[in-house]
Amino acid sequence: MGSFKLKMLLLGDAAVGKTSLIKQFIKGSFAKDYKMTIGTDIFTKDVVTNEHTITLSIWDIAGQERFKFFRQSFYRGSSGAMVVFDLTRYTTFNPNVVNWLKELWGFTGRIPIVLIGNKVDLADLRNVRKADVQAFADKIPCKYIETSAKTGEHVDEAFRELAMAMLNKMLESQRK
Ligand code: G3D
Ligand code: MG
Repeated sequence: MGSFKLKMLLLGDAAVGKTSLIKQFIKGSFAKDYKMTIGTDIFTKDVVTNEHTITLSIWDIAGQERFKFFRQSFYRGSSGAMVVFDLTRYTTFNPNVVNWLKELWGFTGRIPIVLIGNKVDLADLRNVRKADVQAFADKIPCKYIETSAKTGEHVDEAFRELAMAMLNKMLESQRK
C-alpha cells in the first residue's frame, strides 16, 4: 500500500465546465486554497485503489484562460491534465483542444491526459460528433470520456482514469 501526492490540471476554454467538474468530483470533501498571484484555485481529494492512495492536488485555471503569461507556474510540477471541451460549442474542441495540448506539453513534456467532452446532458444542443473526437483521441493516443458536471455522469470515472494513468507513468519511471 503506497501513498502518492500528484498534481493535475484542468485545461480548456472558458465556460466549458472545468470548475463545475471539480466541484462535482470533490463535493463536500474538499480543502481549497487560492493562489491569488497566479489566479489559480487548488483543490485536494484522495483517490483510493486496491493498492494505493493517490492524493490529487487539482489545479483550476480559474478565469485566467486568456492570459498565457500567468501559466508557467500553473503548469510546473504537474503529472497529468484533463483537457476539457464543450460538446455544444465546436470550436472548443477544434481547433482549441490542440492549442491547449501544444501549450501544455510545451511546458511539461508528454504527461498523461484524458480528453473530456463535457455537457453531454445537453443532447439537443450537441455540436460535436463522438466518432470525430474518438478518432482524434486514438491518434494522440489518449482516453476520451463524455461527462456531465450537471448530472455527475462519468465524472468520477474521468478523475480516476487520469489518476491511474499518472500513477502508472510515475511507477514506470521509478522502475527504469
Ligand atoms: P469553466 O470553469 O470551464 O469556465 P464553469 O466553466 O464550470 O464555470 O461552467 C460554465 C457554465 O456551464 C456554468 O453555467 C455551468 O453551470 C455550466 N455547466 C458546466 N458543466 C455543465 C454540464 O455538464 N451541463 C450543463 N448543462 N451545464 C454545465 P452558468 O450559467 O453558471 O455560467
Ligand atoms: Mg472556472
